[in-house]
Amino acid sequence: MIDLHTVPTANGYKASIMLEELGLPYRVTAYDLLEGENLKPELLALSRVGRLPLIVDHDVAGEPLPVYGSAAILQYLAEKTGRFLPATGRERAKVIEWTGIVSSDISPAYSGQFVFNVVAQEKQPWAMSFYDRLCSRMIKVMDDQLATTRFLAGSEYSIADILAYPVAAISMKRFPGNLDGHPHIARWATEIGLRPAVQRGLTVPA
Ligand SMILES: N[C@@H](CCC(=O)N[C@@H](CS)C(=O)NCC(=O)O)C(=O)O
Repeated sequence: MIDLHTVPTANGYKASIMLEELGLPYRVTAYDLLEGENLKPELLALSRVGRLPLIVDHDVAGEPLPVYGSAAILQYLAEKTGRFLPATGRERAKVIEWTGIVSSDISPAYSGQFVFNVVAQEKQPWAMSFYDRLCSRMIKVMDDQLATTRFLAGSEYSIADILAYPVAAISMKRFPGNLDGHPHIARWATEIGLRPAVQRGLTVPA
């Protein structure tokens, strides 16, 4: 059994979509970030970062194993099951590369854009413009890639697609003006959005 500690955000959906794709049994605990529930001592005991998503795998030798962070969770589960991450070689390198691009370049650009445009009480034009331009660059990077390959890291659906899909379906649709100017992301998102596991993952937590 796996415990999923999560929130209804793009990062949370990355983990729930992966668990649904794998068909692994899991229990969900939802947290209210506005209430600071992510900083409860029992969660900090599992990961001192105090952020979500986080899983605890009970189906391991020894103590239950906590793993924090969407990219780490997806790589861990991919390696545990042998799915959505090629075992060796060029194909694996490209999936790992795109996992990094989505997690370290694309997702933080959209997080910053959201913070400065939506969350911030005082609007700071320099910061808003910085993140707007960064998002415009990153969405083009992804669209150009998907002009050349069916999925993000090549011809096979992988953890890179699972990490990127919630960003496209939620954040990129919100900014900059939905996916109209990015036909290759739109084509890819339509295909991935039809997967039943993806649709189920987007309903977690209920
Ligand atoms: N790099 C992490 C980021 C996780 C993250 O930013 N989680 C947010 C919710 S989407 C969170 O828990 N925020 C609460 C806080 O920072 O206090 C991932 O990819 O999972």
